Amino acid sequence: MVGSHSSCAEPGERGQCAGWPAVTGLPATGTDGSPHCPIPLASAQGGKDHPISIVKWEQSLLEEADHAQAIRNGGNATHRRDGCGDGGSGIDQGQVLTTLEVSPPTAALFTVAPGNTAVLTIVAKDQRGEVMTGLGSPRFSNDNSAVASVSLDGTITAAGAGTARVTASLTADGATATGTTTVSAQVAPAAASVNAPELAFQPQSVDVSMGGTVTWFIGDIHHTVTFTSPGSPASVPEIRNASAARAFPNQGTFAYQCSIHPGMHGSVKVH
Ligand SMILES: [Cu+2]
Repeated sequence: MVGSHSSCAEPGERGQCAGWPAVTGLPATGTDGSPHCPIPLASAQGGKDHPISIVKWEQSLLEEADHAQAIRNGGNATHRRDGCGDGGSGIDQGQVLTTLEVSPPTAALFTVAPGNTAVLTIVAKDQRGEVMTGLGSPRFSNDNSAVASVSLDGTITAAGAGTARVTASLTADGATATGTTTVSAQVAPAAASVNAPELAFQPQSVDVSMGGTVTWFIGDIHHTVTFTSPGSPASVPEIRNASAARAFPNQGTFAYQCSIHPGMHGSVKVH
């Protein structure tokens, strides 16, 4: 299971925590008398680098809370804090869930792929600003389902033009923290322009709706618009002080470059 130390039983499972003494004060729920593993561990995969992985612990949350309570009621907090491995996650004594940081704080999306989704990262912090892990899964709510939906794992998908606020909420040991992100979703325009006054395409990336047109305006320096993605329209040959337009009938991301100037490149996203 993700987030579980190899020498440690699953949270809520009975089994030995290899290398660690049995924890006193835990409810003896097993007929075999073996102790609970007290610690849901954050592994390299489930640690601070990937705080959304706290979702993985959703099903063990209640049992985990029972463990924590048992430890506070007379267990060995040091054992619990150090854990039976290298993770050390869970709520230490005195830690109170205080803030929930949701990033990105704003998401500018298109109503159609590509670019119509964003994945939220949720970081829980205590009253001292220290990151807390292993707290279970945040709940997500959304005030405008016509604009966006949000999945259990925090993936936002835009559905229509407008603005929505997505709120993440997490409760641990009776303390609830929330955080929000503002989603703005737009319909891609039917036309876009790219300038090349010198040795760069500006903007480097443009967005058009499916069937839309992009026009390149080339200045005093010779350039090409040479597409490198499958399904692209015909490339624009070397031109100077001229413009060229291409229609994009297919959805997708189409990269291009100037065949004369290495490093001069851009892309068209067709939604
Ligand atoms: Cu060029």
